[in-house]
Amino acid sequence: MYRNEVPLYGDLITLVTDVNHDVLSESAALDIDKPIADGDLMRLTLERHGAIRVGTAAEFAVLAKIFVLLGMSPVGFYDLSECGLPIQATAFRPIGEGALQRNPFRVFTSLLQLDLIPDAQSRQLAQSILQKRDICPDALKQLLDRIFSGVQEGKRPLLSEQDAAAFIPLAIDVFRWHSNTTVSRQDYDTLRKVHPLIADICCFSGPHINHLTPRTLDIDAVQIGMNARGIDAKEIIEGPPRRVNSILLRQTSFKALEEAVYFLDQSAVGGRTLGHHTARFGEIESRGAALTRKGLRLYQSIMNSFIHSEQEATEADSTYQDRLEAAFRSFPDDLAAMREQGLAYFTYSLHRDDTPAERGKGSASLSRRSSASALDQALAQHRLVIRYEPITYEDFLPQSAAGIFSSNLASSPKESPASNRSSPVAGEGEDDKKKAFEEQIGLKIGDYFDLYEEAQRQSVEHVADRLHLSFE
Ligand code: OOG
Ligand code: NI
Repeated sequence: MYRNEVPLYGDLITLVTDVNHDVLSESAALDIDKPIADGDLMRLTLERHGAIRVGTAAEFAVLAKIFVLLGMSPVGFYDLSECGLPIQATAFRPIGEGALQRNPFRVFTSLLQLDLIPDAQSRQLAQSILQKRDICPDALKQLLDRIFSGVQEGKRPLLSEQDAAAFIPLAIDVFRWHSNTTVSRQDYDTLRKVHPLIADICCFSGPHINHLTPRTLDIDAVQIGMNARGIDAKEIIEGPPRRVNSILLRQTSFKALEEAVYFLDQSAVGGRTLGHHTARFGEIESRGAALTRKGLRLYQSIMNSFIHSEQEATEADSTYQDRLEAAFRSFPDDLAAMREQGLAYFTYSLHRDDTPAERGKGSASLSRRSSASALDQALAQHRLVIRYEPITYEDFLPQSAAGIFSSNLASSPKESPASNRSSPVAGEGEDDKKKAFEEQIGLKIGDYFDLYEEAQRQSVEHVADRLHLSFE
């Protein structure tokens, strides 16, 4: 549906597929390891995230049911108000290794915070427009009510084949684009002046998908490729710099398209008049290792001082990415160091010692000269090694999200990598805000650190179990 709605998104998918293919065939030709684990490779071609923006808690509740039915749960609290946007968000995504491997689709879901609209008149206008709309057709509401009735909170009901067949087209429709606004040009302009996001959230009859994002193995190549193909790309790639061992999330996008919309206008023939709206865009991401709390603190402190230094005069002769790379020299780009210093999460697995250690993966040193611990000895004796691989970051970065938002809202100031976006990570009062948001949406939000930690723990346990078996 989105590809039909925004044909440029189709071009982006082609570009990303080409780049991923090049990266993989190059590593095969050079006989080096793929830059992605085999399990992850299978999911790569279908991997996407998308984003929607919602007006009220009641609307959010309906969408939450749809996502829960599809096996997704809210994970991570993103307080975009810290970045000057009138919204807070979470992402619905699958949890657990098996589900992520089958399809890691995530939806970044933002909720408008009316109390962050400073002027009372616009706030009331937004509120009254939202009160009048219903994003969910009755047939879908009834279906959801029936399916969820009697289901314990937080549990996922099972769908019969017949209900599933009815559910899918009804649910898809909720996310469709509507070029007819629900308001007059005047009301649209009023809200847009307060913030273009508010106009986008309030003035249409549904929470249209505003972007879909494929995952690439080489985001720098896609950035160059977009420009080469005449796609209007965002100036900078958000997030950490290019590294041998990627961390977190790097993102770029093509800028939002100007689209024809039709405002209510009683004086016009047919009751509508032509206008324009810019909101929908295409985005590309590349994902690296999930960082621990300690790792994220280090990331954030480097990023904050980098942003600070970018506000002062920058040398004209070096590019943004070069300066960013230089700033990140104090973040070890070495899996062994990242593991020893507890900066990233890893999964562990047991292997025969006779396969050559794979590039890009660490292996615990188990040579005979190494420490004479019983474990090391036993491993050496059985010619076994324990390997570790970084766990992929499945979540989002609020600071980057703010960068994506601002380069896609037409009236925002021109994009500047040095914009003073402060860090919302571990901000003051973050826990209280998260609780208030959970109450607003009536759902508990999962903590992604806990999820990564659990995945790491399970892999350790698995190795321990197998070692126990092999040494018996
Ligand atoms: C969502 C922006 C956040 C990302 O990738 O960080 C996002 C939006 O524009 O509604 O999708
Ligand atoms: Ni996105």
